[in-house]
Amino acid sequence: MSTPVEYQRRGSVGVITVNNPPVNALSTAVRQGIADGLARAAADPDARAAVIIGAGRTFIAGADIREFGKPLQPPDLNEVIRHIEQSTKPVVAALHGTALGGGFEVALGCHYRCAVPTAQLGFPEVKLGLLPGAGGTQRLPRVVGVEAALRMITSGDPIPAAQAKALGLVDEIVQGELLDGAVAFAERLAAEGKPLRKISEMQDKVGDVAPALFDEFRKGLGKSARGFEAPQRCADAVQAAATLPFAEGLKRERELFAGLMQGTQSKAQIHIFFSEREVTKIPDVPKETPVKPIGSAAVLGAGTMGGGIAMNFANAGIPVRVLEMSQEALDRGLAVVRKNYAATVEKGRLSQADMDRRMSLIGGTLSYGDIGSADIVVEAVFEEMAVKKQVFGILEKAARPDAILATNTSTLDIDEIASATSRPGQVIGTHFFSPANVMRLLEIVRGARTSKETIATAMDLARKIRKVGVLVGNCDGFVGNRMLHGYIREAEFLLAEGALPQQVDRVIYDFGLPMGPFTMGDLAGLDVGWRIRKGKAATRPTHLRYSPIGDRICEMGRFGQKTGAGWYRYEKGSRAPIPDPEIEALILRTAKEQGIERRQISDDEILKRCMYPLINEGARILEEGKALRASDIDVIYIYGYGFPVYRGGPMFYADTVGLGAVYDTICGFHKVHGEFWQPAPLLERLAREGKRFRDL
Ligand code: T1G
Repeated sequence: MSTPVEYQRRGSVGVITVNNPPVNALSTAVRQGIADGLARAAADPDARAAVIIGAGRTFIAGADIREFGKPLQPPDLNEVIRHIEQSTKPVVAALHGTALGGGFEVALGCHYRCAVPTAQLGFPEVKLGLLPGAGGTQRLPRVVGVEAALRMITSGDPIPAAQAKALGLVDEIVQGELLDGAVAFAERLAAEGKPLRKISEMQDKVGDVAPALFDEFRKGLGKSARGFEAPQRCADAVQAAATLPFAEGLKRERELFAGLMQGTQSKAQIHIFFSEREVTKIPDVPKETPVKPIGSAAVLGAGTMGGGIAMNFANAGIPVRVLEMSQEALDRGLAVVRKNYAATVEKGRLSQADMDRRMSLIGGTLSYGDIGSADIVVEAVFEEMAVKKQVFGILEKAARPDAILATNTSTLDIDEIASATSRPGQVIGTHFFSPANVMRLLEIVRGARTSKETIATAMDLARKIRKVGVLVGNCDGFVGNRMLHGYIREAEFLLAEGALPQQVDRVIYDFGLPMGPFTMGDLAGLDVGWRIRKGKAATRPTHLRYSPIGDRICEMGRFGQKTGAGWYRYEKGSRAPIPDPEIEALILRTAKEQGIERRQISDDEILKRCMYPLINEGARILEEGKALRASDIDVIYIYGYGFPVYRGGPMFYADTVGLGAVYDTICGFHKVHGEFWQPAPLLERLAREGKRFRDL
């Protein structure tokens, strides 16, 4: 096999080229190849300097994550970087694409760095539950100072070359061809006899740093880092750079890195890193399936969902026309869109010019005659089957014959909707999550007759509009909401049995979700679920336990935040949930009425009663083939429901608990609480075989 690193002299410069597609990850062979290339440059009498460059689309984008968890083969990256820094000839890093993680660390081991204007540099390790483990936490602060290093390493976000130059991380921006520029730069360095600048020897920026700065910084990490270990350890590592000599700081960094690598959080976050790429692979829809170009779109309905969906198209530069039934509804809907953009401009996350450009891409109309040119029509009208079928009947004639007809239904049967048209192959579900312009998850629901091209086009569109598109099967609630039924049901049952909304919400919040089921219900609006439950009341099996508490709250006109009261009450203008004695009284009354003896319920039972229905239903969904992989279900819960990424999603979390333990607990609940807790056969099988969901 050709080595992934080549050495070739250009003029008086030894060029070491890393060629390990797709992202030049630092596999064992690459690490060895760089070391060999360095040795050749050192031994090459005609080489007065060396350049390290990446072939293809990027410089080295980091350690090879696929090697994690396996025994580390020599040479150790720290060793390779030490060789670079100890080289007696100047070594220049030539950066393009994304110099990330270990790649950025290799660049910091070099004496100088040059980059094309579009290059980016960053330490994304924290997003994998790790920290830069090859000197990054020790060298970066020595160049940019402790505060900038803390921000860069704990955010994980890359910075553009120009900013890197301003920070002293890049010495020269190369406007032309990178290799030519880098070789010329290296030759100049050699000719001028420039000192070999070793970052590890730079002390002035890490000398006298007030210890309080680190505590302040840790406190400032705030909500976004809640529950994550890695950001805290990153701060510890940078603090070591400011308090220990380089060699000891490196050792401390290694200890902290090893601790994170052995922990569950990094395994969970790496699981999601690969899982969110895996979701794009659909066994029966090969990569080469033709994709229809989506140059224009139409959205039916300018309500909360319709407006948010339209914004997704405009954000991706796709002109979109929103259709409503009345001018008043259309104006109201577009005004909400404008308000949403203005709020983003207000926060400085969008320029006024960009907002204006996006608004100019969003047209409005009252006539179906205006959507005949759209490549895709997304219906986001009232969640009633009759209405949906009527609309699709009209689309049959109004939409272009080859247009894709997508429904944003959150639970209705895609096949029944498709039956209202003569083109079921072009009908697909695109279930956006509210708020549609914010939540990144898009459940793409395939009907029985949805064509492969339609699926491939929808999956490609998800990527274009910056959504994480997950293909799911057609069933009640699809995947995410179907699993959520049991979670909500058990949360309400726990109230009658002895818990209160604030206890359940605290347990779920502490587990890592952004909010518990009752706070979430009040935010989303309780009337939506109430209408669905009323629609199903006639067919609800009477022998199964049912909690009327949620219905009674709605009958009191309490729909949550939008009416100032729901499970909690809210002070005017505030979204802070306040426990309401009226709700506690309602809970007590209902328990009495149902003859339930209330008891003290432990936090542990609450967590299991709420989390395990997700796992059990997820297992059923896998068995039925309504999700392609357990990891797809994890991606749905991370991106659609805010499941903490450091727990990897409900199925990964189940694997970390152990399916045997999960199965035993569910059997226990089954004995006490009956049919709802019937263990899923797949869960039972895996538990008996001592296997995990990820072994499927
Ligand atoms: N290792 C192994 N495979 C990787 C990889 C990596 N670091 N990065 C990407 N891939 C695979 C990815 O799974 C996909 O595979 C293909 O490459 C294209 O990726 C010691 C310990 C670089 C911005 O965290 O952020 O260094 O699906 O679809 O959209 O201190 O990949 O085709 O089979 O994402 O153009 C730090 C992670 C590692 C960077 C390119 N580095 N990668 O995005 O392509 S830890 C990272 C990315 C570390 C050191 C520490 C992105 C990208 P497949 P892609 P893209």
